[in-house]
Amino acid sequence: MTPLNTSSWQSLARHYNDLKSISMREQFALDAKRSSRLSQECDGLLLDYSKNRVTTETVEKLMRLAEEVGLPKRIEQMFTGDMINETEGRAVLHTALRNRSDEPVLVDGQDVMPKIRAVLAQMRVFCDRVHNGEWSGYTGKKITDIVNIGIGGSDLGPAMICDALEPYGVEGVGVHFVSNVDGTDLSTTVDDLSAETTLFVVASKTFTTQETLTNAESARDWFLESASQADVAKHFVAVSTNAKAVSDFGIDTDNMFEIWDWVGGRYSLWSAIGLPIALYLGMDNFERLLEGGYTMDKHFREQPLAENMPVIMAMLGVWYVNFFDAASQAVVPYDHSLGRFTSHLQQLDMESNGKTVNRQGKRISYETGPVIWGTPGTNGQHAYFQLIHQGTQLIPVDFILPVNSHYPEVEHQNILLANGLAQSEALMKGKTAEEVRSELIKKGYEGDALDALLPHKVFTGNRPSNTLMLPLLTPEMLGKLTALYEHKVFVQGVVWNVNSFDQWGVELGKQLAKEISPELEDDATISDHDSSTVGLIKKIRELRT
Ligand code: G6Q
Repeated sequence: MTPLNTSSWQSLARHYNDLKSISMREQFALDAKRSSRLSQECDGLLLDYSKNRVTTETVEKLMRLAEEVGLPKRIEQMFTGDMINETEGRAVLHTALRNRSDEPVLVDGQDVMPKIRAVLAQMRVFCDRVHNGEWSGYTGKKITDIVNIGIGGSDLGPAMICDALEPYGVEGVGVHFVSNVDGTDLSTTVDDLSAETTLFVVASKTFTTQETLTNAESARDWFLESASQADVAKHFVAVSTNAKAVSDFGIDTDNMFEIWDWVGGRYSLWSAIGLPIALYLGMDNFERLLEGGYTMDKHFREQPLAENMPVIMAMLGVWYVNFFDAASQAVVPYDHSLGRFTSHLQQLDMESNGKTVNRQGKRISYETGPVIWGTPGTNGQHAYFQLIHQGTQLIPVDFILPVNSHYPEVEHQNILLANGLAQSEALMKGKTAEEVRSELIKKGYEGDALDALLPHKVFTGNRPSNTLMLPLLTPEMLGKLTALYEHKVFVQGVVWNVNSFDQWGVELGKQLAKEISPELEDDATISDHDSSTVGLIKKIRELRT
């Protein structure tokens, strides 16, 4: 079951040897239609992947690999509720959460769509009541601030969406996200809030996560400094699969929004985990986000592989990771409001495909998920882009360019877009020694001074990038963009034959932290750790004031 044994992998390996020294610059010069040939659109979202180290033949071979590893069948298995998360014994149905059709989705013979629609209806009623003041705080004042307490998948996705769609926010409602168990996070958030007008959403699929429960308990303590126990019901609601734990915490299960085990944490923003999004943007905008996700789902399920955006992006990623030894992938949105987009992708991608055993439990002998990183342009250009242009590593970049801004500064927007385009062009073209020489001569350099400076100013170019261009960052567009990356990760997981939906690496940390916590108490027995950990525990006890 290793992709290495497929004939298309072997063929790609041979093709790589022929292609590795081909220059994109030459390819563009030879083919005026390269950009239009190597572009794909999905309902207003354009992917231009022509600035990649590929030819038509490469793309054909990559698609053959996708076929050979059984991608079309795996796509259907995901959409139709097969138990594809084998190690956790679960189906994977974030696509059902945004299914806008009448088509049923069966899990163990049961259609899950009625449950999904019921929770969406519950969210709508709740959001409307909060917005029109019918659901008010304990002194009768309107709720002005939503604080989501959650971590990982119960935080990153909703936080990213709320940041990105701030122009769509409901007037008079602010949203805040507390995730870190570092008390600074909660303290600095509630410092500026009033208990009378704050609503806490405790978001935890399991309702056992130490950080979230600790933050939720401290939030309740903070609330009770001003209010009474009986008021808690108006100010704390929960999103979870675990009704018992919610009730044990003291939240009325009438105020709980259900999710299900087939919603993976990092894919859960489309479920009731999206409640802070709906409270902040209104339920209509939340549903617009779902619509966008659904549009991408249809594209992914129905388009032939070679015209399928998630498949194209995924297979290009495989090309760089497995054949060019690229260890990382930068994602650089030229939109300040997408500041948390790459953090969300880091979890989505690295938690899904950061694996060393395959689905059959055997050790893998090829590279899997790359490191995902990046920050909004143009800031990154003045920091790490140096390494992308002239460093020794090959780092493919995704540029995300919304053409229009919600803010009226047209001049800023033009400069922003020009910078994004300039970067992708420069990465592709580079600058030859001859070009640098004539530039330096024009500036008056000559002789040794010219020769000394010249090599530093040469750019090898031939550095790959994708450009994703969209008219405006609307809820639908962000839904499409987010779902695009989800499916890209899925496709790569299929090629690498890993389970993209478990996260045992995260579980280990959770387990160990619970063991160490009590050992930090002054007189507690320290169990059998390595000498470094024991020494550090002792040092903490010594230094703690
Ligand atoms: C995501 C992971 C993980 C999870 C958090 C929070 O896919 O499973 O990031 O979302 O550990 O878990 P709870 O929602 O159960 O608190």
